[in-house]
Amino acid sequence: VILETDLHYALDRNEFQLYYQPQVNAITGKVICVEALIRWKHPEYGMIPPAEFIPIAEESGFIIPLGEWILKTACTQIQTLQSVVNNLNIAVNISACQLKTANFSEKIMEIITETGIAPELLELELTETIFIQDIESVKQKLTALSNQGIKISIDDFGTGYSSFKYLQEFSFHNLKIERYFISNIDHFKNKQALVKSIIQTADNLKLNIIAEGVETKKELDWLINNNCEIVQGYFFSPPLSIEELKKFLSRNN
Ligand code: G
Ligand code: G
Ligand code: MN
Ligand code: NA
Repeated sequence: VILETDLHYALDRNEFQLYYQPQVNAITGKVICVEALIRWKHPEYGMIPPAEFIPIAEESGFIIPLGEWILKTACTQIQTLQSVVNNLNIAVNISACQLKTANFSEKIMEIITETGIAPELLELELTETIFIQDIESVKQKLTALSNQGIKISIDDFGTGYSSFKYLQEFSFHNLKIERYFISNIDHFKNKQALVKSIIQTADNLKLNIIAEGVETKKELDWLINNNCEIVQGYFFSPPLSIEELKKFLSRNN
């Protein structure tokens, strides 16, 4: 079992690393953004996937210092890539409990100032669980961040508490369609109908659409034919270490 103290030690010993998965313009193939995904390289047990320790970090409150480390590291590393791809955006996953902290927006602005990143390059990926919190305070924080130029993405759209009410109330920038809906979409009429209406809705609300989990050429072709602009998934690249990402970008952009 993983304990909170193990996570403390791991952070102190520098055992966490960020991997980055490209988000690609479906038509041009250019990488426009990378999503930071945390990895724990344990000296004895090897790679521990985030699904095993993020929930523990969230329950124990350790996600607060860990989340700060993630944001600082991501903002610092994306700067080193600007010479390879100009205006490359960075997307960072944010847990609902991070968003809940009173000084969340101030903390983000502090990290932006400290790392010197342009706020327009930062995208925050939030899942629909943010909607079960105090809506007014969430709205205030997201509005404050949007006003500074930071972009807000709704992650895993279609699986959670998502409601069209929140799409109307909040000013999101990107809507990420959960990979379940994309998987073998070329085979399934029901998925096609759903994804078409999600894309249409995003269009009407002037949101960018990002399809997650694109694994095949057939899925990509379907998405292109149905006006999905941005795609992410193993078909293009798995999450990469910063060194691998640099090579990937030099080859592809
Ligand atoms: O590649 P993957 O196994 O990386 O990630 C699995 C899940 O772990 C993601 O869906 C996401 O919910 C969570 N996750 C990965 N990286 C981060 C991170 O940096 N912060 C938070 N809060 N969650 C993350
Ligand atoms: O933040 P989010 O919940 O979207 O996390 C993305 C997760 O999806 C990570 O675990 C990442 O490794 C995984 N992932 C990214 N691309 C693909 C893909 O094409 N197929 C599958 N099965 N998983 C993917
Ligand atoms: Mn995500
Ligand atoms: Na997702």
